[in-house]
Amino acid sequence: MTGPSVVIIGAGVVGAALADELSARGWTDVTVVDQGDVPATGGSSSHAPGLVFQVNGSKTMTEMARYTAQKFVELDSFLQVGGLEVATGPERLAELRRRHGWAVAWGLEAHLLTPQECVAKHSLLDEAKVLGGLYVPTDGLAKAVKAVDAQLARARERGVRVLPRHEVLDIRIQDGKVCAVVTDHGDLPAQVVVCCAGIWGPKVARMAGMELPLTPLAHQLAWTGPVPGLAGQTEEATRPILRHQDADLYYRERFDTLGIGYYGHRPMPITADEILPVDEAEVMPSVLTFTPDDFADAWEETRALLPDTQKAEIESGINGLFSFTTDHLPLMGQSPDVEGFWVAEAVWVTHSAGVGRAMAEWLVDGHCSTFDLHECDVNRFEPHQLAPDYVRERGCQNYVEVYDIIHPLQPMEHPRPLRLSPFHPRQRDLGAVFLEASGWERPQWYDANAPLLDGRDIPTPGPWAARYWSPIVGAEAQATREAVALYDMSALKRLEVSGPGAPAFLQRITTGDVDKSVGSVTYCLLLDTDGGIRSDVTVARLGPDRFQLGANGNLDLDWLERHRPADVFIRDITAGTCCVGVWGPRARDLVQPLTGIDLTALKYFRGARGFVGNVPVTMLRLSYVGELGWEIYTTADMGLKLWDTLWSAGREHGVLAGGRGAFTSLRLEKGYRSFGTDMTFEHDPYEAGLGFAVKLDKGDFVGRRALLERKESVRRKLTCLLTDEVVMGKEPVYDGERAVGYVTSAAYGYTVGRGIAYAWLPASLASPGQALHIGYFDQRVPALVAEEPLFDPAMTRLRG
Ligand code: THG
Repeated sequence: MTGPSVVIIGAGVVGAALADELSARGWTDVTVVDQGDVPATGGSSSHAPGLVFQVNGSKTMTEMARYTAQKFVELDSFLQVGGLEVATGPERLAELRRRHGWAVAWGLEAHLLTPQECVAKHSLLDEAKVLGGLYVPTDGLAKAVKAVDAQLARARERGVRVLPRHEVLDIRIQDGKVCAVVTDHGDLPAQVVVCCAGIWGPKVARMAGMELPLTPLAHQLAWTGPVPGLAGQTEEATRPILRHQDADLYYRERFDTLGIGYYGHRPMPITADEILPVDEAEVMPSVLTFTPDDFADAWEETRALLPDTQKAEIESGINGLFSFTTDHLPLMGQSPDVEGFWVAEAVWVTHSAGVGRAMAEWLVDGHCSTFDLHECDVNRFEPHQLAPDYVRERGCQNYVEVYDIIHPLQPMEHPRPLRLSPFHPRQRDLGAVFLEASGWERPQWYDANAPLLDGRDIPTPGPWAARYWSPIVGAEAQATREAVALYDMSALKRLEVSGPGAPAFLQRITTGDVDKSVGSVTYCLLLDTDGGIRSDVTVARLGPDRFQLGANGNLDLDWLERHRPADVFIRDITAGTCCVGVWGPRARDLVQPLTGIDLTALKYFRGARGFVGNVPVTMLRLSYVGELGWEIYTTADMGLKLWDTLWSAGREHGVLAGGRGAFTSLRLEKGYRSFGTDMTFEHDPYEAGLGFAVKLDKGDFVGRRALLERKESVRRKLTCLLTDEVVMGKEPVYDGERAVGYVTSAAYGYTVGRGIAYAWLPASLASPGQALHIGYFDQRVPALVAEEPLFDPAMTRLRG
C-alpha cells in the first residue's frame, strides 16, 4: 500500500513528524515541500528554544507532549533533564498543586518539591525566593532541528520525497477537491495536502479559501554570557528546564550560559504576509531583531531569582515568531469547503510528534484513536471567532496570559460583549453576573435573587470554588425545585435538518431511532467511526421532513455537513432563534394559561408548535435540570416578548431567573452528562453510561460496527462520587495511594446537600459504596461512589 498522493507543506517539526508517521503506516507517496532549506527551514522550529514542559490542563495536550518527549528520546533528539516550575508567591504555590493534580490525573509522573529540594535540582535558584516547586522528571530539552532531520531521514528511507527551496504559490482545486500544489518549480499533483506551514499557515490556507485563526507573535529569547555558577560545564544541560511563571519567565542551560524566554513584554503580533522571505531575512524569517527595552524587567527578575546571573551579561537575543490561537490550542483537521485540504497548525515543538501521529492516524484510519482531538479540531470555531480582529486580539491576550493562573470559569475580557440573547436587557436589569459561552453573554446568577437567600443555609465552598460563585447560585437551584425558573438556553447550538432525505440521514448519523411520529423528541449520540462519542444531541421531529437538533457546538454542524447527502439541507438556526427553559413544579401553572397547547397531553420528550401569548413557539418537553417544563423556542425578534410574557404571568407563581451556576448543579444531581467535559471522542456510550441512547437493532449507523466490539470490553466508567468538599474538575482520584482516574464535572448539589463529582474510574472501582479520595490542592478529599442519579431516579418530577 502506498496510499494517496500527499503533499505536506512545511518541513518543520510538524511536517517532518507527519511524514514519518504517514510513511510508517504505509503511505509513502508523500512529498514534503519547504520554501527554505532542510532541516533548518527558517520557520519557528529553527529557532525554538525547545523546552518541553508536558503538564497541561488539557489531557490531550499532555498526552501529545508525552508522546513527543518519548519519541524524541528514541530519536536521540532530547535532553531529558527534567522540568521544574517554581512558585515565588502563595497563589502560584497553590497553582502548582493544581497542576500537579493535572499531571497525576493524566498519568504523568510529577512531584511537588520543597524550596530545599528545588535548589538541590537547580543550584542557581535563590532558596529564599522560592516557596516550592513542581518537578516532572521526563520533561526536557527538544533539539527541534535534529528531530526534523531524524524524522525526515526515516521518511526518506521509506520513499518520501523532500523538496527544499520550493515555494508554494497556490493550491489547485477542482470540483471542491485539492488536486495540486503549485510551486515555483512547477505543480505537484496531490489528493491530500496538509498545511504544516506554522507562522505562514494563514497565508497558505488562504490559497485554499480557508481562514486560519492563527496569529504569529514575536517572543523574546535572550542568551547570557558565561554564568559563574555554570563554569566548566561540559554537557549542554544538566539542570532541569526552569519556569518562573510569576514573572513570565523560563530558563534553559547551554553549557555555561543561560537562555531566557520571556512572555511579560507587550504582545508583538504580525501577519503571515509581513514575514520576510527566506533570502531577505537577516537571520531567518522567524527571527526578528531583539528589542532590549522590552527585556529590562525580565533581566531584573532573573537576577533576583538566580543571583549568580548578576555576574553575567545578556549577550544576544531574538524576537522569535511563533503561532498563537484564540484558545491556546492547535488547529487540526480538514477544510470545511475543500476536500483533501488539511491543516496541522499552531503546534509548538512540545506537542509536535503527538500532532504528527494524530494527523497520520486521522488521515489513514479516518479517525484518531490515540488522542481525543475535539479541542483541537480546526472546525470548532463559531463564525465570529474567525474575524481577523478577534483572532488578533485573542492571540495577543493569550500571549499575555500564557503563564497566568486561569480559573476554569474565568471568561475572556476582550472582545466583549459579542453575542447577546434577546433576553439580555431583562437579565441585566435583574443584576445578572455574566460569563461567556461561545461568544454569548450568559448569566451565571442574578443578584436580584439575593432575597431568596432568606431562611436558606447555603454552604460556602473553598476559596477556589468560591470564585465566580455566590450563595445565590444555591438559592436559585433550590428555588427551581420549589417553584419555577426561567433559564436562558439561547447559547444551545440549534440545527435545522430538512429535506426528503432527512429521516434516513439522521437514522444513519445518530445512534437513536429518530424515524418516529412528528412531535417526537429523541436523545441520542453522534459517533465517530471508531465508536467514540462525538456529541450528544436531541432530535425533535417538527415535520415529516424537518428536524431540529439541539447540539453541542460547531463540530456537530461540521460532522453533519460532511455526511450530508444532496437531498438534505442543514441550517444553523442558533443566531436567528432563542430558547428559554421554563422548569420547576409550577411550570405548568405558569405556562398553561398562556397557550392553547394542552400541556398535560404533551408528554415527556414530545414537542408541539403553537403560541405563548402573542409569540409563535416550538415547545419541547424535556429538561436538563430534571424538572417538569419545556424548552420554549421562538425567533430572535420575539424573544424579549416571550420572556416578558412568561415573567409577568409567572409573578404569582414565584418565577425566578436561574443562572448557569444553578443549572450545572441541577444537571449533576440528575446525572446528565455534558459533552466535552464528561465524555469526549475517546469514550464510548457504554463506558459513559449512555448505552440507553444507542439503538443497535435499528439498522446500520455510523460507529455501529465498532460499538459491537467496544460494548463487550467496558473497562472504565463515568462514575458519580459524593464529597464533602466542592472540587472543580480535572482532579486526580486516588484509591489509597494509587491514582486511578480523574474528575470531569463537579458542583455542590443544593437539593441533595452534598458535593458531587463525576469521574472516570476503572470499572472495578465504580460500584456504589466504594471509598476513594480526590486530590484537591494539598487536600485528599474523601469521595464515595454513589448510585445515580442522585435526584429523582423514579422520574416523577419530569413525567408528572
Ligand atoms: N436541550 C436540547 N438539546 C441539547 C441539550 C439540551 N443538546 C445538547 C445537550 N443538551 C444534550 N444533553 C442532554 C442530556 C440529557 C438529556 C437531554 C439532553 C435528557 N436525558 C433524559 C434522561 O437521560 O433521562 C433522556 C431519556 C430519554 O432518552 O428519554 O433529558 O439541554 N434541546
